[in-house]
Amino acid sequence: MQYEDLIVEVHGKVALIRLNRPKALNALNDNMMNELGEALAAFDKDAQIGCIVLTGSEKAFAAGADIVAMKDYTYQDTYRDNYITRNWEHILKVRKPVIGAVAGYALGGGCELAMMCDFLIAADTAKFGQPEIKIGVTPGAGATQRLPRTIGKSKAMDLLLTARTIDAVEAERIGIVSRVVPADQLIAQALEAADTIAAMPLSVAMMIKDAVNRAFETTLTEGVNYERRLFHAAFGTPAQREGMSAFIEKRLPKFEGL
Ligand code: CO8
Repeated sequence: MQYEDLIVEVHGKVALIRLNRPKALNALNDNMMNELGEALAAFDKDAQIGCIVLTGSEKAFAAGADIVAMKDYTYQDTYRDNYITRNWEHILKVRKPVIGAVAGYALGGGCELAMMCDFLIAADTAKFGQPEIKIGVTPGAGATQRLPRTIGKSKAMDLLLTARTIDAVEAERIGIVSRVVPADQLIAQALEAADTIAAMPLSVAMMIKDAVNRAFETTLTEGVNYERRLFHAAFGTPAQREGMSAFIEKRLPKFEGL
């Protein structure tokens, strides 16, 4: 599939989606977000794919929503026609694991899009921040909600109100990022992590993703009950038969197609 603002590759069972508007540091515009939604949905449906990696360029994951496109929007445009916001959350509908691989700037909507991935691997060049206040708007794709849940209220308020940019080391220390790797190894390491996941039984990976996301939407007791239901359901999958048999027979499990 060809896209105007994305480059899409398949590496074995892993799909790699690159945001690609280099002249604008991957500023996220309507077309790119439409294309991203289409690409994600297509890979989510594709039985050959077990994990998706979303990345940008060496210089920018994405420097935010496209300020040039937004500058003249009115309240009417944004509210009535749902401009900007209408195609941003397709990524949350993806049931397969999505790894964000971030190098360079992940600012504003770029940081918010990264935080919608299941986990983030950052190059040591990555920079995260929510500078919206400096251009006279609030965040609009979840930063005021996801940041406090991820890094706590004090850190979230600091980043959102001062608009300061943090580096990859600080982002890892406060839990935005799962791992930091040298910039020249970012894609290789993200693909390696994705390969590892894609070699697991997909149905179980999807259950785990579902259960972890439930943690943000419900009480601890309800969340643990939900996990218990999925744990019981796992005993109805061929993956459980194969995984446990392989362990007892001292061989590697064959999870292909499971
Ligand atoms: N939008 C449009 N164009 C951009 C953006 C952007 N966000 N960021 C960079 N560009 C363009 C620049 O205009 C420039 O274009 P040109 O060469 O034609 O002048 C080109 O990219 C290169 O940028 P710079 O020359 O500025 O590069 P520097 O290396 O000097 O600086 C920075 C890099 C620090 C990243 C700087 O470009 C910058 O501050 N960018 C804006 C960052 C920002 O404010 N982001 C937040 C935007 S608002 C937002 O994201 C709200 C999201 C709401 C989502 C709601 C959906 C549900």
